[in-house]
Amino acid sequence: MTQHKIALVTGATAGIGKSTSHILAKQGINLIITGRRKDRLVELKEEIELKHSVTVKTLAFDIRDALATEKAWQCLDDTWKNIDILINNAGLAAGLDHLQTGNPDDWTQMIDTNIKGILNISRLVMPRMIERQTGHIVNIGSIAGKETYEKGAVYCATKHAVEALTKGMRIDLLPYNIKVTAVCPGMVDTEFSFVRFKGDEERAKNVYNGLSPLTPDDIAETIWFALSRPSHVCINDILVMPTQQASSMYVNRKTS
Ligand code: NDP
Ligand code: 8X3
Repeated sequence: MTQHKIALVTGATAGIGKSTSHILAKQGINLIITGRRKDRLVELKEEIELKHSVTVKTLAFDIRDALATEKAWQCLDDTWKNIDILINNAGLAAGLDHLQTGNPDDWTQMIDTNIKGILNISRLVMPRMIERQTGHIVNIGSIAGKETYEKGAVYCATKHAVEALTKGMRIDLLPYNIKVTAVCPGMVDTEFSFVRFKGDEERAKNVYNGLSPLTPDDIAETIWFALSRPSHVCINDILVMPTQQASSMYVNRKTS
């Protein structure tokens, strides 16, 4: 009997995390899917288990909360804690403001989710990977982790931090045969802008006006490419952009 691998995907209730969960299940990988919205997790579990011969566990918790994250982790049976693949995807931008007029609550939300969230879950997963001398961690960075754009300083700072954490993990986990990859997208059409603009659908839609953004499946396929390399190959960093986007600030919109 072949043993299924286990992947834990954070932020699986929407966008990139949801697509990644589908693609991993298609490869026969058992899943732990996480996010705050329990109803969406249950729906996704049912959808995946109907389509693929894998088992899916759901863990609903707020990744900003270290205690809640640990409590959720402790609900897993021992064998489920042997995670082969960790996808650190949960994240968000809140607001689009100059620093001088920015909202400190938005800053806290971004810093706690995008930086501390990765730390909160990774510190629980890494010891078992170290013990088993195997594992692959994929951190979802961004073009915003490589450049800074106007009104995006704090979001960009958190994604620059993801870049630093990815490099740090790769160094600290080097003795233990654990791969660490950053997948860094440009514009992807998900709920990202809807969340950034706090439910303003019109404003969110305008972000993608006149261009074909990346889809969540584009990123899920990129993640799978990195995960499916031979054991001696680690893809350190992939920057994926829509063809119509050259950088954070240069976008070739076709409006007629
Ligand atoms: P979505 O808004 O579609 O999905 C974000 C996911 O993160 C949701 O599943 C959400 O779940 C989860 N999440 C957010 N806050 C928390 C929290 N406090 N606790 C637990 N889970 C949380 O956006 P994307 O799919 O686009 O975003 C995924 C990642 O990709 C993020 O890290 C983002 O920064 C990055 N990214 C996105 C780009 C884009 O253009 N879309 C470009 C580059 C990078 P729930 O609300 O249920 O908790
Ligand atoms: C999300 C993409 O362009 O808003 O990381 O920074 S962008």
